[in-house]
Amino acid sequence: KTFKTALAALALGAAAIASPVAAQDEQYTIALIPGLTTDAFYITMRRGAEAAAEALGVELVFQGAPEFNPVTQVPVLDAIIARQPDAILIAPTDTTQLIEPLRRADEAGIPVITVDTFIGTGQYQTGSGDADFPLSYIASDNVLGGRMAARALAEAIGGEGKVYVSNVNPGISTTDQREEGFKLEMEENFPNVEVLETQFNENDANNAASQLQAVFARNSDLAGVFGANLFSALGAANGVQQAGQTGNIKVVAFDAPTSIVDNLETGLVDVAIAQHPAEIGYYGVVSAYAHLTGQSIPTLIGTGFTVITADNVGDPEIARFIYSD
Ligand code: T6T
Repeated sequence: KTFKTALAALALGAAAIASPVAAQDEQYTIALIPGLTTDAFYITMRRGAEAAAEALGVELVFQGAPEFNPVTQVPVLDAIIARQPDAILIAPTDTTQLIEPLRRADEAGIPVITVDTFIGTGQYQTGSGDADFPLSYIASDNVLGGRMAARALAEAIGGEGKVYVSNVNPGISTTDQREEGFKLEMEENFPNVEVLETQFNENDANNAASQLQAVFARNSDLAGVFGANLFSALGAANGVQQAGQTGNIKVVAFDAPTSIVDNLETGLVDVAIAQHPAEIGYYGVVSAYAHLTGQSIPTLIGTGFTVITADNVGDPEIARFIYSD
């Protein structure tokens, strides 16, 4: 009997010791909801997220809408909340329209981290405002990126002339901030550059191409365009080509899919500012995992840029930042 009791006590002790190990062995499921699924930027983010998930033994669920739009993103988010993952990583497609839908996740006890874009002001865990509940924001510094684009475009046009921003829609944190940084830099440091009215293309490269031609029709001295994201830049570049203005109207592109990078060598695009989406995805998963296993995490993680030009694109250290298709 004593022996049996001792065995039971041992078993209990073993169970007590084993349980924290069991907790660590728990398989977490982390959902990644991109801005849209068919965008090389988010495809590359997924690659980074998968690398981290594999390293940590986490299951990654990647689910998104085919368009960059809150109307199509919110039902995907609701479906993910219903599956009750251990954490949600999301690139919210609107700073205000995603607040309430994401609060539903928070209230269901699912930790939320935003990647690439933010809700509210992007300042989280401050105890103020209605959108500070996400744990962390992991992204490029988009105001800085806009300033970098302005410097590159000003240099390409010799410091003077008319330019404009080809942008997606107002209300998207990333592209709003790029436009803001671009205009600030031009105002502060390039007084001879005239920034014309922004053209919003709804993330449609065909719209961006037609708009380029319309702006050029009104301004035959148009010197350059800043494409504030992948589709804006691709469309603007196509518009320049269709107008027969390759090399005359300078193009600075935000984002670096192969379709843009291939045009550095043809001279259609002058500079591509690559974000580091794989890094965003990787640190998104690592941060969620750290939180789930009891670590505190930074409320903001900034990732970098790589400026790609015809001169450096042959360098493998640079070319590794070209997005995956
Ligand atoms: O520029 C990226 C991303 O940072 C932005 O929020 C939305 O557009 C892209 O996905 C490129 O298409």
